[in-house]
Amino acid sequence: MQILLELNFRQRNSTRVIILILGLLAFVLFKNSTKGCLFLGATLALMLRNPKYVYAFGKTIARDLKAGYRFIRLNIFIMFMERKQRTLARIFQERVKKHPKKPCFIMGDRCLSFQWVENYTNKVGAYFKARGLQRGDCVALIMETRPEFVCLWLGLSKIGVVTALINSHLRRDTLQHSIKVAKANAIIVGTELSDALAEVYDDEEVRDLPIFQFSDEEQRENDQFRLLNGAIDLSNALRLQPIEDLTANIAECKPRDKLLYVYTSGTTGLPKAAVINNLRYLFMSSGVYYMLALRTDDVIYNSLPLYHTAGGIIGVGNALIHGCTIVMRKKFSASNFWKDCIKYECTAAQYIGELCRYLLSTTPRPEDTQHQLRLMYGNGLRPQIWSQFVSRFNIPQIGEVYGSTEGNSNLANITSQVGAIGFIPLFGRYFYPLQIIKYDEDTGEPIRNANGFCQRCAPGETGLMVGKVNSKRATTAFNGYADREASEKKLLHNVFSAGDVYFNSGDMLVSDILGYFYFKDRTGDTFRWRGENVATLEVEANITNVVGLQDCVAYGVDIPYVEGKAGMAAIVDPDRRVDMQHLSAGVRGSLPAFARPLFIRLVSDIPRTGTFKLKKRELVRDSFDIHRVKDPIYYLNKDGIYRLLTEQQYEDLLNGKAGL
Ligand SMILES: *[C@@H]1O[C@H](CO)[C@@H](O)[C@H](O)[C@H]1NC(C)=O
Ligand SMILES: *[C@@H]1O[C@H](CO)[C@@H](O)[C@H](O)[C@H]1NC(C)=O
Ligand SMILES: *[C@H]1O[C@H](CO)[C@@H](O)[C@H](O)[C@H]1NC(C)=O
Repeated sequence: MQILLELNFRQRNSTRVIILILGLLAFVLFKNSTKGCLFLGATLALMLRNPKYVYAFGKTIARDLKAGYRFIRLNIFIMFMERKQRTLARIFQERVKKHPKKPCFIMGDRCLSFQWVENYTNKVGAYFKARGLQRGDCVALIMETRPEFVCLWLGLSKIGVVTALINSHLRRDTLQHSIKVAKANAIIVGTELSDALAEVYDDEEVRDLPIFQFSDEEQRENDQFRLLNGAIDLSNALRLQPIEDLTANIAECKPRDKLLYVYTSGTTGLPKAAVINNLRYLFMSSGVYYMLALRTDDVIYNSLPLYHTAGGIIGVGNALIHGCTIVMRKKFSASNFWKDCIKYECTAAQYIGELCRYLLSTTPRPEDTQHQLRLMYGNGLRPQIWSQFVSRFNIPQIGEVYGSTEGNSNLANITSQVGAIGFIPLFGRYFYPLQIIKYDEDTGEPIRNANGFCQRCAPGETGLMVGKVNSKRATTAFNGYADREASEKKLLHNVFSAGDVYFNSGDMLVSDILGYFYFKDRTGDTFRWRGENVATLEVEANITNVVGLQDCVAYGVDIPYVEGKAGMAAIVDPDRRVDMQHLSAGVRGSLPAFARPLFIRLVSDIPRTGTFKLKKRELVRDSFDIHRVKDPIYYLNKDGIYRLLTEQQYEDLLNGKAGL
C-alpha cells in the first residue's frame, strides 16, 4: 500500500489522504469483513463527496486488492532492478544461468535455448565492438521476424548501442525518414528487405552508412542471392566471430541508457522514434507479466511484428526478463493460429483486435478448442466480438491492455470486464498518474477554466487521457522521441496546478463508476487501421501533392464489424476535376497500404474553425453514407483503383461482407 500511496502523494490535498488512511486503518481493524468494506466505502464516499461510491466500493474491493497486490509486486521489482543498476542484458544473463537449456525462442522447426541466445548475442556485441561502435551509437534494423531480430538488438545493447526497430513495411520516403531521425551510424538489413533499402540508397545520408546484410540458410541457397552493393555479409561474419565475454561492457551500461527506438506515428506527421530505455522496457514487459500473472513456464505465441511494442517489447521481454518461451511466426496466419498453439503447446498468446476478427471469420474447426491457452492478452478486442471470441475458442482469460509506446500511463483489465481496457482501483484514482480531462471536440485541445487549469471528467463523460510525468520515477517518466521538438508537442503544462507536466495521449477514454475505463476514440490527428497508426497529416500531404489541389482532409470512419477506422479523405474540388486513375496510382506509389484511404469524397468546400483548422467532425459523421451525402464518394477497389462507391458495395460494407 505504501508504494501505491507514494504515487503522487504530494499532489493531492492532505485531508483526503488523512481520511483515506483512517479508512484503511478501520478496514484493517475490522479484518476485511463486510463492516470494514462499508466503512472504507463510506470513507471513500466522504473523500469523493458522493454516496454512489459506497456501492461501487463493495463491488470492486476484491478486484482492487488483487490489482493492488500485483501492482505493488511490479513496483518492487522495478525499484529493485533500478537500485541494483540492472540493464536488460544483465537481467538476461542471470536468466541464462538459471536455465541455460530451456527454449527461449521457437520459430518453425528452430528451437533456440537461452544459452544459444546468450552465445549469439555475445558474438553480435563483440563483432560490432570490433567494428568501432560504442555506447550511445545507433543502428537501424530493417528485418522481418526471426529470432535473430531480437538477438541482434540484444547483442548491440550489450555494448550500449541503441537499435532503431524499423517497420518492415515502410518504403521510400518513410523508410528514409525513419533511418534519418534515428541518426543511425549503421544499418542492418535482412536480405528479404534489401530491395526496399536499395530504393532509398541514393539519399546521401543513407548511402554513407555502412550496411550489414543478414541472410538465413534458405536465402543463401537461393540462386538469386546477392549482396547489396558495398554491403558486408553479416551472417558469415558472425559465423566466424568467436564468442567473447562482454560482462565488462554490460557493466558500463546503466538502466536509464537508451535501449531501442520504436516508431509510432504519434498524433502528428511522419513516424517518430520513441525512446525506450532499459527501465521502460522492463516496466512495459513486466507490467504485463505481473498484472496478468503470467508464469515463468508459460509458452507464449507471438505472431505480431517484432518492431512494434506489443510483439517486440511486451512479448519478447517476457522471455528475456522472466524466462518464458516465445513462439514466433513470420506472419500471422488465421488458419495456422490454433494449429501452432497446439503444436508448440502454448499456454498464452498475444492478439491485436484485427487478429481476433480474422480468427472469428474462419470456419469452425475442431482445433478451435483443442489448444491449452489459458490467457490471451493484447489490445483492441472489440466489445462486440469479445464474448463470441471467448466462447468459440474457449479462452479462460482475456487480458486487454492499454498503453502507448511512448506514453507513460498504462491500464490493464485483469478481471475480464467485457469491453474494458482496464481499471484504476477506486482508492488509486487520485494517486495513479492517469487522468481524463475535458477537451474541445473541434480542436482536440483541453478546455481550461478561468484559472487556466484543466478539469477532470466525471464517470460517464468522455475525455482526453493524460498521464502525469514524473521524471524521477521510471514508470511515469516520459522519455520522449529521438527528436526533441516532437517530444515537447506531446506535453501539457500547468494542467492541475502550476508547474506540473502531463503527457497528452491523444486518446479519448471514458470511465464508469466502478473505475473501469473504456476506449472511445482518438483525437483527430491519427487513427488506427490494420493495427498501424495512420497520421492524417501525412495522408493529406500526399494526396494534396498528387492531385495538386488546395485542400484535403483525411480522417478515419467506422465500418460495422471492422475494428480500427478506415481512412477517408475529402478533397476540395468544386469542379470535379480530379483524375481518379492518376490519384489511384499516386496513392499507391507514396503511401504504405495501411495508410491509403479506403474512401475519397469530393467536396466543394470544407468549413474551418476559428483557428483555420479544417472542421472534420461533420465529415466524420457523414462518413461514406451515400444516401445522405450528395457529393461523389469513391471506394478503393481490390485492384487498387478508386471507383464510385456502388449501392452493392455500400450494402456489403454495412453488413460486414466487404471482405475487409
Ligand atoms: C555456448 O558457448 C560455450 C562456450 O563457448 C559452448 O561451450 C556452448 O556449447 C555454447 N552453447 C550453445 C548452446 O551454443
Ligand atoms: C507522403 O507520405 C510519406 C510517408 O508515407 C511522406 O514521407 C512524404 O513526405 C509524403 N509526401 C508529401 C508530398 O508530403
Ligand atoms: C476483463 O474483464 C472481464 C469481465 O469481468 C473478465 O471476464 C475478463 O477475464 C477480464 N480480463 C482479464 C484478462 O482478466
